Amino acid sequence: MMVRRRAGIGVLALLTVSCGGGGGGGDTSAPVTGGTGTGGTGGVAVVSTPTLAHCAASDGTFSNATSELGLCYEVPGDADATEIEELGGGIAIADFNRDGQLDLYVAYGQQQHGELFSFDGTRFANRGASGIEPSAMDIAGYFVDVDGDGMKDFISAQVEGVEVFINDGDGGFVVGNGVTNIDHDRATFSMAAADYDVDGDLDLFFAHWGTGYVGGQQEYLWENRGGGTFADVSYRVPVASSVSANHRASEYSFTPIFADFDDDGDADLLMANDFESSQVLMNAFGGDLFLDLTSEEISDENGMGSAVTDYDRDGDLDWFVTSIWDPDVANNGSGNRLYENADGFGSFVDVTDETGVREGHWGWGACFADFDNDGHMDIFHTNGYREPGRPKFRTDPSVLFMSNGDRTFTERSAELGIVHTDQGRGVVCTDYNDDGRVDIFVANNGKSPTVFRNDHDNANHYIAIDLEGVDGNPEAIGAKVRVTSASGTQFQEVQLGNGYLSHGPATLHFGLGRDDAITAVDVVWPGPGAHSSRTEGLSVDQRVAIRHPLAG
Ligand SMILES: [Ca+2]
Ligand SMILES: [Ca+2]
Ligand SMILES: [Ca+2]
Ligand SMILES: [Ca+2]
Repeated sequence: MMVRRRAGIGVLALLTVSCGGGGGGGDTSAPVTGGTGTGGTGGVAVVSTPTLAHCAASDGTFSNATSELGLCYEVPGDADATEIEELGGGIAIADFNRDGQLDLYVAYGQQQHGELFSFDGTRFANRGASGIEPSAMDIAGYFVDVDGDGMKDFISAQVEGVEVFINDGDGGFVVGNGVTNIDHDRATFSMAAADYDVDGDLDLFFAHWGTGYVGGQQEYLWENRGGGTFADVSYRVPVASSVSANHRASEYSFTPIFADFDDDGDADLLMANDFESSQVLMNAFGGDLFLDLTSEEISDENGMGSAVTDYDRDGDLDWFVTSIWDPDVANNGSGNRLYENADGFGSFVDVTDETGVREGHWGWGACFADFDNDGHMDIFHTNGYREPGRPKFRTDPSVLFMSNGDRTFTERSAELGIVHTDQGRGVVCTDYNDDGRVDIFVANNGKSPTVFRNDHDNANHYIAIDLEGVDGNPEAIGAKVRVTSASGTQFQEVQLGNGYLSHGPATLHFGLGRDDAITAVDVVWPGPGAHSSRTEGLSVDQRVAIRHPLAG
């Protein structure tokens, strides 16, 4: 995104963020309006406000189901938001309390911290006081099991750092910063998790946009040392610095994704970064060092959102990056990029024009998902920005690039019922109602979210797969899953933290087209030993769990 400076004094008076240094300590002035609140009041959720355009009910192949899900409510936005408050807004979806129903955290990015909801099969109910009580406004939130006890903890990403909340095993959370040793002084954006050093536990990587040290390489990569403690090993990652539009040199990372793009068994990094600083970072020497393989093909000007999958079904991971599409502006408007893994070893080439995904307005969060279950990954991404002098980005429509099955895409959002012109930021694409059709959650900056339920009625088949891993990686983040059916083999990797400010459940969803049988599901499991497994005889149109060969 483009940087603009704001007159700071008047604006800062409205900020609710902490001012006392890292980890969200220091000043904890109350939010302007109540957040999650206390005493189980349920916070600010004034449900079913039909006048909110971003949740107005609509029908189509995708229906705007926000109101009927209980997620349409007023949030006190800030007309005088600072630049960094314009960037935030994330969605995190996971079953943190293991009751079989998904939980949802919505971060607003303005004024107040986010709120926690749980799905009851019909609606998302506000959980009120849950113990996730960030002391400052948060940009995003992440469910991740930091202490390896099998229960998902929570990380709140904030303007001045992070706060960690530990799952108490009884439906709540307790403050846990001191436990983990994770402490940030920098503005923290998207997070990704993977076992980068292949020792069996999940390590963490945080993006930091626009603040801090040039080449400082601090607070990015946190190695899990066991027992829930982490150490900052960012020296292993050569994060690029860049110069912004107002000539400020810094590090501008927005969306890191761990992906083993050279298929050698360790998690590499693809980073969508602002100001021509996106990077291809190959994990070398078992995690000792990430090598910067960024070539001239990596040409996005304002990398913001990102998604990684094998879109062309050739067995390797490809990379989509959102940026700014504005043909009226030189050097700052050449749009999205799709980088295809040309050799299976991470030599990425720009195939944006031949695939047709360049024009996405002011893009943010993105996902790959097979929305019509035809066996070919589609792309959704949201967008929008309140950029002075460029009013068209205030109401630009989120885009849906449906795959034509031949490596090309056609933008079909309006035709399929997706009308979203708000300030979208984070995106999660997941089948929340478990009906075999992948749905879409969009975080709106300073507002309640938007949910598009996928109601397509085609006769295509699918299979959804949950993996049960071992040790400190119970969801087998980093596993490679290959599903073979009559029309061929499809490949997906399990990722945690796979988009701008957002993450969804670890469930993998494969569309199968008209294939009504599955030959085999082959899994290469993450962690020590490089175990693999093959599962045969699975039926289509169901959600299944596959266990690690060593799981008890
Ligand atoms: Ca590890
Ligand atoms: Ca690798
Ligand atoms: Ca590929
Ligand atoms: Ca669904």
